[in-house]
Amino acid sequence: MEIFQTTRLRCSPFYDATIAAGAEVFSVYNRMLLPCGYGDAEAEYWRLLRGVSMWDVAVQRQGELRGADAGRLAQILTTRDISTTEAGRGKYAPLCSHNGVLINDPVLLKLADDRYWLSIADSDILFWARAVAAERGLNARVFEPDVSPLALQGPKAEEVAAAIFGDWVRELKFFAFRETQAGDIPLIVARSGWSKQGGFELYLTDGSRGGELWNLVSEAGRPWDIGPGYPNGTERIESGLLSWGGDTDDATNPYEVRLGKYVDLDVGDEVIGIKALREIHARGAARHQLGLLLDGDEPSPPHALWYSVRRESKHVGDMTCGTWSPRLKRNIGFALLARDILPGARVEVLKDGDEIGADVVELPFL
Ligand code: THG
Repeated sequence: MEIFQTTRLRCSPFYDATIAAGAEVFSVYNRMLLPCGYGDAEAEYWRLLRGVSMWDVAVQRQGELRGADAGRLAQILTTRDISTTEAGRGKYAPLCSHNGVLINDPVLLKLADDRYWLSIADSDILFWARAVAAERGLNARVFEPDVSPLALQGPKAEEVAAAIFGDWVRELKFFAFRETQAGDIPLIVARSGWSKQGGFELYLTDGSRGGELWNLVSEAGRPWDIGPGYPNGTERIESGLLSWGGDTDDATNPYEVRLGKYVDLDVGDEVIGIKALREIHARGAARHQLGLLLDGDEPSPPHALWYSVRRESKHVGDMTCGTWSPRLKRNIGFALLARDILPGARVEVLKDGDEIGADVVELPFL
């Protein structure tokens, strides 16, 4: 299998650098190629846990909201109360449809009162935000700026970031960010990233300088043996991080996938989906997300399908992702289960014709 590259499949500014670094497996996300393998998945996992890894996550596209009503538009789009969010801070900010279905789970960055970025997961939010702005008569432009994140993740990420930017980055709080430069390459540095190992994201704001930034970070990280990586499916499952579109379907609401704490029920009625979510909250969601610890101690390959979860031969939900956990030495994954299936339950996972026993557990695993 080979991917036919066309002008519709946009390239990351770091693309050439990732190829030079040995990228050989790619996924597609927001109509861009996402590097997902450099030849040794296990070494990359341990590098993320023990050292520092750099990821081309330019696929985390930014939707910019700009204008006098940008803040109002941001609040209409997200179920989280952002009225006290200050410039220079980010927030995990679920977006829902009118019936309360989770349609994206971006990080919202407030750059100024009239300027926000939605750093989106893999769904087309520009169309949505533009339509909402127009239908509500708001003074806000919605567009995709020239911004491409490069993530530094792992316990040594702070050392590398401090070597590049100075010690002030050590004081950055989670999701806080600041506009700065690496040499003369313009970017925004934030403490954030899709792992629980700590780290930073460098939002490059000049796409012509991707190769230079990649090389500068590689050089600066050499003392800590930095290496190329990617949003790590194994670590994120162990840590309980959601993959929108992977762990969600076209009916999933935030309560089903542990995002209820990002729904502020007393935001105004103008917020899209909030009325539906108040009702769902009152009657209780149909499903909930829990972990599965599968029987057996042989690593099974990661899966690209949802597997039916059964109890006493009855379908009770789906296993939405899975991985071999090197730390737990078990195959683990998330499941969206009927709400009467609780931690401690025994279930079976129907996987390629085989029924595999599993224990239902709370998330996160680690
Ligand atoms: N960084 C940036 N953009 C992104 C992602 C990212 N866009 C796509 C995708 N990831 C969006 N999804 C998430 C999911 C989880 C988190 C961030 C983005 C995350 N969660 C923390 C947690 O769950 O522990 C913190 C949440 C909180 O504030 O409580 O970081 O990674 N730029």
